[in-house]
Amino acid sequence: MKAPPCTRRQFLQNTCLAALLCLLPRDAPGGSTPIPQNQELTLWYRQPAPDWNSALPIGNGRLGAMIFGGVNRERLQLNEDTLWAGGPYDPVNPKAAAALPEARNLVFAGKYSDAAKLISASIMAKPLRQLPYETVGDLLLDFPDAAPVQDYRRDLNLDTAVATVSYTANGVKFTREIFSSPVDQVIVVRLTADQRGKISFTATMKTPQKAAIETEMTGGLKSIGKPEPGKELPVMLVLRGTNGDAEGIRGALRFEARISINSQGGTIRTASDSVSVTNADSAILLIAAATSFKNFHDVSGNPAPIVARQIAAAGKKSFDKLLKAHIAEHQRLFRRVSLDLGASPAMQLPTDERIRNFSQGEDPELAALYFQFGRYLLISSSRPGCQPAGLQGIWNNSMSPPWGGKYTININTEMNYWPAETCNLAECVEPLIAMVQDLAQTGAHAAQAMYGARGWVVHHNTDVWRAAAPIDGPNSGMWPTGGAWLSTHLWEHYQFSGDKAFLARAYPAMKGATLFFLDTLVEEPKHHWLVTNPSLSPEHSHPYGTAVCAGPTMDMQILRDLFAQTIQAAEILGLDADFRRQAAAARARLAPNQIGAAGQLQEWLEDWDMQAPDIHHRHVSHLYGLFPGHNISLRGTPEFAAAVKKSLQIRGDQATGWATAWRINLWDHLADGDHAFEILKFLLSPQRTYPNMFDAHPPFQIDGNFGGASGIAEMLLQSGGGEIELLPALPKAWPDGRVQGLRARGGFEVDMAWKDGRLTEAVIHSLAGNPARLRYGSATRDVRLSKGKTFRWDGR
Ligand code: FUC
Repeated sequence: MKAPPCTRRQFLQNTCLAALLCLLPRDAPGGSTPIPQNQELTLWYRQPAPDWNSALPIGNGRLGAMIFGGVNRERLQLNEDTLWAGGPYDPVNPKAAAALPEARNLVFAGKYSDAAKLISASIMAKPLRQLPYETVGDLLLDFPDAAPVQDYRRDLNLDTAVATVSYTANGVKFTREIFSSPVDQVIVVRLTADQRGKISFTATMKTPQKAAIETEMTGGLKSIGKPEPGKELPVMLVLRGTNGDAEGIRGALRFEARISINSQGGTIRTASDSVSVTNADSAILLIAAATSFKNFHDVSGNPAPIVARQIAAAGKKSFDKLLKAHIAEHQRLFRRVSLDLGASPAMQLPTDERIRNFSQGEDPELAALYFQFGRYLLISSSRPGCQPAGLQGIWNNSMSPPWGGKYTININTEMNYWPAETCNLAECVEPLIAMVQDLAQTGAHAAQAMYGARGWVVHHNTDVWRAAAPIDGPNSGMWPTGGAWLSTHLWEHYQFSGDKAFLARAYPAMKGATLFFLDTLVEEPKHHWLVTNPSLSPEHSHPYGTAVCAGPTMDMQILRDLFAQTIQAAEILGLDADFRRQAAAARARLAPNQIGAAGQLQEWLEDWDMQAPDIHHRHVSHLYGLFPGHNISLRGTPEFAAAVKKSLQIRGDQATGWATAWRINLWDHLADGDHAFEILKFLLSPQRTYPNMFDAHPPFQIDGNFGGASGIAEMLLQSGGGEIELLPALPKAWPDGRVQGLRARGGFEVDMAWKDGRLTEAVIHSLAGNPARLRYGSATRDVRLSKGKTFRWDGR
């Protein structure tokens, strides 16, 4: 067989992977536009998805689908990122302010369970739970019985963001190509065959929502492709509904999903709620969906004209044009980073088999695929103007997903954005930044009404309505530091870009987050340190029957970061000298990091760690200071870094998906890439990775995917405090490799190549003109690059 031309990008030339790729057989999908196949960037399977966690995700940041690829029935489970239950609501408990002083006293008196009871009775939000993210429903395409089928293949190309299903039945090769376009705001489905007149199917919809499904025949649209005269009837399948009620809050959203169905050749018939296409040469479906959500306090939008406009505009374009624009926009972000960890024969196997084998065999390329899948998921679930990625990104098939599919901000939402800046997807952070701006408003009400404080506060969760009050119960909800943690992402965004105009826009939210704590920190009786009270170390019960306590280590670490960042931002912007002094004075009085009797970093003010009922708890909140925080580092505070290591050893390596991913990032920052790699093997095993590569908490939670991608990036590059460290935690398992396009704080883009475990070349591009110290092992090099300039270094 003649080898197909190798189109791999230049950076891979001369590597073993590139050589192998050129020899790999590739299936050319049917249809007029063969989509380029990038085997090393493709998830693929030999069978349809038996369940949701095997289906393949596509998304344009807002509009998502899970594709099952059934031969007789295709199922596209659809999501739109503003379709949540309920409507705007105020969850603040009016009794909270009066109860807070007593709760504080009980905590300082060591009566933790009594404090928890009081918090439960008087401080928790009403309703006690926030509102869930909901599915739109399914588009179902039923095909005539095709058995027996040969050469079945289902794939997702991360480089093009196109999912393809292909198979041969009765000598006819059928192909489905599906993508969610960020340019045209529709999902496009094309059905083709390599013989004429072979496309027949019936399209219906199904939804658990209160909704009506009907068909419409619409004139006046131009057809797509080259239809036969008189056969170009654009027919619509329309789902109109209202969102669910939940927790006593009535559904206030209207939504509409509109699907146009157009065929080339054949006939189209409509029934009341289904559309049938018979004996067509090909067919194209365009799917649009929108809700009346305008923002967290305004649901007065009208989805009908929005989806009608989107369908009409996309319907005027050819499939090729839609596809080209989609791929170009996706690749603008996706292709900024490439990663080659070396190839092995395993990469010729389907993805589900590779996941089964990863921990036993040699398949470095699967780690690179997992890394790029994380980047793909962020691009697909968090584009500017959209909602941030929730616990499941934008993909959810239920009316009541696990934990509401919400924004859990005591780790999960933050973890979603760990790879964003380092992996060159800064734009994808914009939805998170916009959410922080919203929360600064709802959180100001919570701060005032609950604590009588200035600034703003959010506890451990929020939803699309930006609810800010403590929920679920005292052991998880009574944590006032969620907004503070989120605010550190504003500073990180500035750190990576050096964009002062952005910093000026972000500063009021950072200042508000700080002000809340200036007003609410209290002096603890023993050492007179300033602490949060009541608070908790996320979801981890101490030995006294509850998690509720004062001054957990994580709070102090987050506030040390937040205060330092806010002070620095104010200095850069030349603002608020008095406030800066107050923040600095309070920061100096925060309870310090402490090392306990077991040599561990103490999780609480007291040395309770070894008596806690679950010493292997999934959360490692007190280790925030090492990663993602900036309190502790291997070289800056070696004694605390050693204590972090001890804490990690006590906690153990295996936990839920996201908690496993956090441990990888922490070992990276202890410069132990081999230990991190051992944990990555567990994360990338069927216990923590579903066949579609979604992370298994279990159940599916996307944070583990993002934390895992970050864990791989942090093996290769770390930055902070003016230093950029090259290959700080390279595992022995990846002796040779290349990475291109990672980002470092201070405004740098970094490419690296290594051989036999040693850096051979690093190329540093300056984006902001800042000075930097490069580090490789014990070698350092100070560089002063003007903006746009490049420096090459071999680490010697
Ligand atoms: C936190 C975690 C759980 C889960 C939930 C969504 O409560 O402790 O493990 O990830 O968020």
